[in-house]
Amino acid sequence: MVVKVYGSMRAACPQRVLACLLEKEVDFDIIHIDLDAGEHKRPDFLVRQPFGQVPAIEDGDLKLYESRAIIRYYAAKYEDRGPNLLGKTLEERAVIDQWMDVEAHNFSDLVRILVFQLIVLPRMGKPGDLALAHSCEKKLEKVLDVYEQSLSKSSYLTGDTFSLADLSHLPCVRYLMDELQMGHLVTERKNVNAWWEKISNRPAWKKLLTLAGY
Ligand SMILES: N[C@@H](CCC(=O)N[C@@H](CS)C(=O)NCC(=O)O)C(=O)O
Repeated sequence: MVVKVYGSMRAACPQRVLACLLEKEVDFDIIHIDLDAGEHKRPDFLVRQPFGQVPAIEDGDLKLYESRAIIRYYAAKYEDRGPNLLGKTLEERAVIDQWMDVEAHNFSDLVRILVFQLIVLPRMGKPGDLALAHSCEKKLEKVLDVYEQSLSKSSYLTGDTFSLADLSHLPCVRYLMDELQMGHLVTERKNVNAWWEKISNRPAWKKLLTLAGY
């Protein structure tokens, strides 16, 4: 059964799901949802994702949305295939969950505001709020200082092996580096930079970049 992923290869949240499927070597078809054309707000898509956002998946009878719920599902479904992304003990899983929440709320929420103010609004011919963007960048510096400290103790966020916590960061760190031109936030931090080098060189992520046509 081929998993259907509804979304855009170039949007961060679908990329989170695709990175996980590629790590686990799960076959998928992308059903392109054109965000610029507003396809994610149309009634037929709202049946799949009632909040009008991508991604959503269909896997046999299972229909699911929310990228982090989807990657947890595939990491568990294919626990014994490819890298273990979930953690082996209850404690390891708890720490992975902790960093996935940090990724979602402390890190990616700020990147999302930056993308909206500095990329999306200007693309629509509207001025972004530069003061808001600047304050987000300052907050992000503090957040990444916490990462730097944590990554001085282990090579990945939750220990010495790659997990969902690291994987979940890939799309928004790439946005920061390549789209927002804020790579200095990563490269100026020795441990964060070494972590990014490691996780962004994983074959699954490199395959995704090729599929997305970067
Ligand atoms: N919490 C959701 C967020 C989904 C989300 O924000 N998707 C973005 C693309 S990365 C989107 O659909 N943006 C268009 C919109 O919100 O109207 C998830 O992780 O799946």
